[in-house]
Amino acid sequence: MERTFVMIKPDAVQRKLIGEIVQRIERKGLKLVAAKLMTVPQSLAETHYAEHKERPFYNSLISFITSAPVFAMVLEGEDAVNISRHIIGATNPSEASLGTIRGDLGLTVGRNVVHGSDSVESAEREIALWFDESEISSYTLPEDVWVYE
Ligand code: DAT
Ligand code: MG
Repeated sequence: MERTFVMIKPDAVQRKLIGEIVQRIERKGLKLVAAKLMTVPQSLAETHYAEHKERPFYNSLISFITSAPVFAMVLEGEDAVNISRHIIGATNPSEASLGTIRGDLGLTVGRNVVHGSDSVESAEREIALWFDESEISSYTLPEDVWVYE
């Protein structure tokens, strides 16, 4: 089973969209195996977004992500990285398809509602960065026999 990291950003937490977003993820069939509401320390934000350090939007991205609590999650399921990126939609909500989280709930790229790991390697790195292994639960759901062949 694959794992991925998804974070509900400060804009969506303030807009009380945690429930709506978690519901979309759960209904798709992905399993929530870790979750926490937290205010992101500067150092964690910088490490998380290190690949964007030279981009013009980097400083505003870091100040946004540390400005108010986020809701961080680990999700598990077959092809979880790819599927969660599809549920989330394109980076810019103005280009994201309707039916996706960003397409339905966002308006601008600087307030695009959620983060999701973009590859299995990023997911492993981000999960290790945000969660201690002891915070991640391993459990079975009876519904799984109706989600997987
Ligand atoms: P994604 O979050 O879809 O993986 P990314 O990794 O390219 O996108 O960028 C990380 C975040 O940075 C993105 O969610 C929002 C912000 N961002 C990206 N491109 C931007 C831009 N052109 N202007 C402002 N913010 C941007
Ligand atoms: Mg990215």
